[in-house]
Amino acid sequence: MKLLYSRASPFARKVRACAVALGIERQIELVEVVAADAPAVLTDANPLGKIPTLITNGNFAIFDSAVICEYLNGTSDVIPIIPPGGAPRWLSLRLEAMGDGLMEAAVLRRQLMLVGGLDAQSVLPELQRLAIARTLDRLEREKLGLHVEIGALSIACALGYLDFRFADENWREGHPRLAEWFAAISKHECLSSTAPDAG
Ligand SMILES: N[C@@H](CCC(=O)N[C@@H](CS)C(=O)NCC(=O)O)C(=O)O
Repeated sequence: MKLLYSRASPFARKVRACAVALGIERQIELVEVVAADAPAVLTDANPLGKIPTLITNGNFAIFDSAVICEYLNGTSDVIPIIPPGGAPRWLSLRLEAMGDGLMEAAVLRRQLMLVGGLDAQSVLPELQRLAIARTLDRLEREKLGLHVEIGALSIACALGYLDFRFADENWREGHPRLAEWFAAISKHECLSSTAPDAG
């Protein structure tokens, strides 16, 4: 399998962390691409031109990150990272959606702030900032576990992205429980080995 990715993408990190947690990272060749350049290898596989995109051994392209994680989960024999059913499944998938939403808001906010001529205080980046703030407040009250499952991985990758791109805003302030949880979950190898600044 090939994973089209970038080291900075939190969505791609979520997929890489899942692969490590599932013990299948060696079956995946990492192919670094710059999505903004829209290389043919990416757009031929995924017309949306987004990373991560997985190309299976049967040359079938899979996206987006949630679908890739579901696919990888089904290819491994170890303990699943997506609960198969019942309340644990919906709790896990809801957390994943919160983590993915945090990433989407943070990635969009950064893009808007980088675009020349767009006032960083204008409505759209401010809406993303507020969505991030509300979600952090909600996660502070959420009961988060320390075992590796898709919800925890998504939240951890989103918080790692905030550290990576918005370090000066210190999301930990006002969120001590979440900060403590993040420090503990980040010790899992699947997260430590995939951090944006990991060697
Ligand atoms: N919903 C997608 C989001 C992926 C995404 O937005 N990736 C960004 C990089 S972090 C990207 O490829 N941006 C390039 C673009 O939008 O053209 C997923 O979960 O995979």
